[in-house]
Amino acid sequence: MFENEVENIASKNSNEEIYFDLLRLTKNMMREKGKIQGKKKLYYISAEFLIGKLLSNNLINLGIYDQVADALQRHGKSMAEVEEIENEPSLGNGGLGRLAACFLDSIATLGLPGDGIGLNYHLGLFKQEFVDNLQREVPNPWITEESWLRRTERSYTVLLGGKKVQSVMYEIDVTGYDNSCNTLKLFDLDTVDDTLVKENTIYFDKENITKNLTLFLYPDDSDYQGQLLRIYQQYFMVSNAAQLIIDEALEKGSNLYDLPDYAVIQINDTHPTMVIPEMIRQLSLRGIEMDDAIRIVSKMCAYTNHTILAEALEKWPLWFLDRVVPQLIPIIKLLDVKVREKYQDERVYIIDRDERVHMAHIDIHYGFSVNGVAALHTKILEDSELKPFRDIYPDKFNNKTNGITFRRWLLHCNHELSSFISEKIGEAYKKDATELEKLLHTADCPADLEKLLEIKHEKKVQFKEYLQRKEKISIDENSIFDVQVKRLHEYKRQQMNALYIIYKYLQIKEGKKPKTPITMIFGAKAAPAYTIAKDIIHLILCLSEVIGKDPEVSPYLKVVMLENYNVTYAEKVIPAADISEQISLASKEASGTGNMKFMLNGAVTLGTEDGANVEIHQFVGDENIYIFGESSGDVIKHYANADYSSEKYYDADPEIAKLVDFIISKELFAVGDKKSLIRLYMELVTKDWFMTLLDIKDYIRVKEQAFADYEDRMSWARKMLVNISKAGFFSSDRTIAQYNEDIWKLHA
Ligand code: 26Q
Repeated sequence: MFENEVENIASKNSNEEIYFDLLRLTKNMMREKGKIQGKKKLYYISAEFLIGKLLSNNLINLGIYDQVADALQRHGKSMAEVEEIENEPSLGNGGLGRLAACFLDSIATLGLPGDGIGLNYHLGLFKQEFVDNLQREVPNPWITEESWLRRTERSYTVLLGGKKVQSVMYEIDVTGYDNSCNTLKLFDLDTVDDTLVKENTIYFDKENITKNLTLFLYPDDSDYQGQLLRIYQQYFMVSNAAQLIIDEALEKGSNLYDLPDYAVIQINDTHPTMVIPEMIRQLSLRGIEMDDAIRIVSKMCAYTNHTILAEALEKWPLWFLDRVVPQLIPIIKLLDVKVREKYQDERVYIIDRDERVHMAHIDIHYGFSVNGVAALHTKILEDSELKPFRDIYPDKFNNKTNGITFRRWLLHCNHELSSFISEKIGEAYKKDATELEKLLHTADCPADLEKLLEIKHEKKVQFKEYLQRKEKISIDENSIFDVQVKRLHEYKRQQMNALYIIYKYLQIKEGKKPKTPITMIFGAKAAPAYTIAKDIIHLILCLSEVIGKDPEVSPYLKVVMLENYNVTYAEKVIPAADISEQISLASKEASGTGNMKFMLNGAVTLGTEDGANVEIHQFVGDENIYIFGESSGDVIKHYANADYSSEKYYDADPEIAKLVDFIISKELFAVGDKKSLIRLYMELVTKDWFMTLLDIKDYIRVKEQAFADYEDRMSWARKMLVNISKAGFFSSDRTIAQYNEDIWKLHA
């Protein structure tokens, strides 16, 4: 009996025993659910799946969370403590990886046959530690003897640097909400040697690919040897994928010419692009003519673009690819020749005049769909970045605005809010997120608005306690929680938020105290080789120390930088946030997905008209969002005319100069690294590539307005309510339904 089993588990002594018993129980139940079936299957290939901890999520999707939590409570145990036993797999950098995880949840929830294909990184992304106000990177092992991973018998031969290696496939079951299962398939090599990593660092011998292939996930930059290894990883992933896809189709009766009736591949950014030439190669090995193979593969592949930052678009030197994947070079050259035969415009060539291979160009020519991840982003791709392609293939382009799974980002991380919603409008919103709109009619009264404020307060108290336990930092639950959590990048402009902190600090020093104290919360990892990003982290940590030690200021302003921000941290801090910082330079953030998580949890956005913020703005209206800064159109013009000069802003406005100068003040030098602070100062004054000084004044003005409006609690609560009610569009169930309708065409 299931009830007895749960009782029995809950009566165990240690949280560890309980966790591993629940892991086994859950895995068995998922096996019993069975697989989602269908002739045609989606393969979502991605170098990253930032899945987060799985226990609670799986219990929710199996419909047994409440029962288990109740049983634990009756035995004096808590789900929260049991959850702490689970390691978080850090198989992603940020947005792109987390999106892939949300998508797997929604694909299974909608009952669509679709598997994820990726790599089983042993140490994932680095773990972040702070030492002397600086980021340090250490390995983050997550795989335990028993885990969600299941080793399978499936294995393929892959050519790596002229040597044949044998892969191993691991699986993690992905259960839909109230539905059957799909699978996340992670490939690995048995020869990989974790001991290659030097004691508590992320340094290792990058030469020996068979020993280091899947040790780490690459942060979004790297040195030369690191880049070679990255290509080996990508090739290993897609060669396994291509062989698996062919085998599964053959098992279902395909003659390979009809492969597109059995499989559709979604290419998550350009990282899996080599699946196109590799699939063509695998088909030719099975006796299919080259032209036929190209035609078949072109009907199977669809590409998602996640960035317009030129430096993030993968372009690999041909000689580089030749070292790693010589077997693909003739095919890539042939694909390029065919493009050149048809089009004279060199902007659309695959191999450019400097002999660099443009991975996105392979996807666009030899895939049937190209999509951006928010309306504005897709428009910018169509009108500028990818315009020459759009002119050739107008029908391939489409938009799929990102979404998030409401199971993890509402039901799991905010039980209090989801219970309130269920009380007001019933449970239907759990399957149809647009139902949330009903809250506007049923919960728009003073008592309900009070209740929303109470829930927010409760989540703030919970977060305060978590922070106290985890990092020994204390914050004031009655202060305003202003939160910016995301990867550290100059275009995301954490440095602008830091300048605001300086502004507020100096104001308080002048005696202008905020009515309600403010807690500024940051969380961000910087790529290890991204110097300026690390300088920005350093600045924030130094500001935190200076302000924390200043008795005049600390009662009114507190700066917290969360150590090792990850999915688990996000689940704690987002429900506690009052203000959601989405302040990227307009046109640079493809979509953002954190913005949606905050909105769903009743935080109000302070942001630029960028990415999905534009759509959030349209849904909630001017009254319920704080928008500032130059438009994406104007920003794009600044780049085109090269007419932005931060020095001019600095010289022309003493108020701006005062803020920037504080970076090299004696106060900061006293606690920080002079070299780092000066470097950041110089960067802002002489380069400021992402136009911090362009928007800083407007940012301060609008942020002050938001803090002033916070004082009217009822009117603020109404903004929260509108944000929650309008969040339905941003469910990844909607996103996935659109992918399926327009691109995949699978049958549920
Ligand atoms: C590339 C080459 C070598 C090594 C690493 C990489 C690399 C790794 C990760 C390049 C890019 C990434 C990650 C990109 C990313 O997370 N993009 C975000 O995708 C989200 C989901 O669509 C969007 O919401 C964000 O706006 C976008 O920044």
